[in-house]
Amino acid sequence: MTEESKKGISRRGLLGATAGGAALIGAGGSRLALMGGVAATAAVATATAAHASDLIPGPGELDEYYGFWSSGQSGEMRILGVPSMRELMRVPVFNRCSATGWGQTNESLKIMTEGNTEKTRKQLAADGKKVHDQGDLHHVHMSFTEGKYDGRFLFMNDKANTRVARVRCDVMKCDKILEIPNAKAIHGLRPQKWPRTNYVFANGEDEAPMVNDGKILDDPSQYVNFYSAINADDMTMAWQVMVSGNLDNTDADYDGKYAFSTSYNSEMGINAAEMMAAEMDHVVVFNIAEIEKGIAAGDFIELNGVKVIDGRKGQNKDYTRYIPIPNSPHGCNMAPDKIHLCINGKLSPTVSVIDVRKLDDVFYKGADPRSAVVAEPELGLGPLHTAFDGKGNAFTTLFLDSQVVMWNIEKAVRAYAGEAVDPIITKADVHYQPGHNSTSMGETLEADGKWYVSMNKFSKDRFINVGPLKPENEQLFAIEGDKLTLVHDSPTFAEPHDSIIVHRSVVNPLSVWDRNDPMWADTRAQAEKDGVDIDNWAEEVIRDGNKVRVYMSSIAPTFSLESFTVKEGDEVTVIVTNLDDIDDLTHGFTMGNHGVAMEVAPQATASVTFTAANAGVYWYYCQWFCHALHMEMRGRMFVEPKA
Ligand code: CUK
Ligand code: CUA
Repeated sequence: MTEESKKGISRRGLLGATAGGAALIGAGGSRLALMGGVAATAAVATATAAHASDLIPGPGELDEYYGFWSSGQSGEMRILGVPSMRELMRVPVFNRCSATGWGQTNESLKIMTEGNTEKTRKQLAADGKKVHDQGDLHHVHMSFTEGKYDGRFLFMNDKANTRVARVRCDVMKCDKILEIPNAKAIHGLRPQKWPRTNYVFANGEDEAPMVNDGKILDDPSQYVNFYSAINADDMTMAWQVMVSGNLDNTDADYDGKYAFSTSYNSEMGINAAEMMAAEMDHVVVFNIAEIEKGIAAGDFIELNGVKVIDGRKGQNKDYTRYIPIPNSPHGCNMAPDKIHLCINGKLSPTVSVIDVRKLDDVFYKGADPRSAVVAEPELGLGPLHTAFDGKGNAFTTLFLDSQVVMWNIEKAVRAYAGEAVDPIITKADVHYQPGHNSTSMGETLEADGKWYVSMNKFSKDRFINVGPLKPENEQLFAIEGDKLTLVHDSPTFAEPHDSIIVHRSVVNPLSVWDRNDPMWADTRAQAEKDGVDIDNWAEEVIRDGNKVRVYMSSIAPTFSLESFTVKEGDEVTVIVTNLDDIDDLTHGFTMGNHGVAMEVAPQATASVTFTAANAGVYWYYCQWFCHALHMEMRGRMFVEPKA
């Protein structure tokens, strides 16, 4: 054992049971202790510096994979290079971004608000806000064609404000955000895998009255929850299913027949004790063809414009089945063998393995729902999520044990059938309290079993201290046969919630925008009305009552307008087109003392609107370093006093 790994273990010993563990145990502590047993001895492999540097690209060398990361409460998507774990880009989605102007430019405001419900419009108006520029982005997943990533879109959820967003992979910008009606707190999210991503499935985590208008309040017996299918191509609502219990994580099969959702609160309890009361919760199985048939046959109610099917327990219809699973299951992961669905126990030390081939009998032959469970290996404490290597092995995070356990699915099935065989291959320590994990291409038919990422909720002593708020920690392991070798730690700001690792051959973004991109279609239409050609050098100032539209172009290192004049109180819209047609030549537009800034990438148009409330001289400048004369790329706005 190396000196480094000895140190690691002694620190773990000192830390003992952690804050996170204590919090999760809560009222269920005694049960957990009973269930727990002792974690198997860890087989820890720590890379020598030399081995790690063999595996990880050096300066100037390119990564083999894109990592698409959710950022949790930061509300953005991040792009990392894997295996270097270098952070390459931040893509604002639900959040306000100071650098790019996301949440402020007219183009982004349209995307962020057009999918709002009436209630949110009222809420924003009451708060005097333009937009909810905060989000809790847990899960990022790519669109599929026939079980493989197709490089078109990335989809992601906002638990805080019940939204689903889409990012275009050609430009790596968000182009659609849809607030999901009826549901509360969109949490689990997965695209349909087969035949292609026609639907994005999204879970409502929090239950509420079906018609949530204040007539029913503290009467949980009347609360319901919703499973949503979104049309992926146009980001509109397809249908919803009303379910019993709340919903946590979701996944879909590789046949296009079923989608699944874990529920940790089958009790429909309100506090932690009530929610953990039952020994068994469930996974809900959604029968996609039956739901589509039911919708076509008119067996739905329409609620806030959405067709809602009743799939609650006891409906005796073929829309849903409820499979009992030990207490409070969490992660829901379909294996690339197309057969096994892994349901992670969280408060149970087990992963329940469902053979999806047995679900037809559960739906159509009255088979006991539990008959679809073909394995339930006891893996360790706090199993949350499972990833796959495409070779029949699974990797499950153990939150309470601060470990990953590598195990073999087929052996687990044999052990469940009574054979004396141990499915556990190895365990490795992680630092500390892992939530999600991911493997290279692991949620697709092209799972290649090369890399394993552990996204850890706590970093504790792993980095020099930065104050009471610590970074979280993500760790990269090389998978070599049945050995996991830690090769990299990366501290991350809130938070490395979830990720997917996508081979770079799948993703081919542009380096320069297409001038006809729909992103600024509204702005283009307005320019045409104003008689301004934004595809060529423009320097027009159009007055329209107290509205002023200022059109300018940029070519490094100048704006086409060195100055423009407006009147105190005018509503000013500045429209900038970057005519530079060169890779990596982004300009910006910042209006001093107006809280206004935006990014204008090569060949893009962007616009921002503000009020010139105070007479005087104001400088604007390019805030994106573009040229040796970048500092000189500036001009003046003259605001004339009101007569
Ligand atoms: S949930 Cu967080 S650790 Cu939101 Cu994906 Cu499991
Ligand atoms: Cu243009 Cu800096």
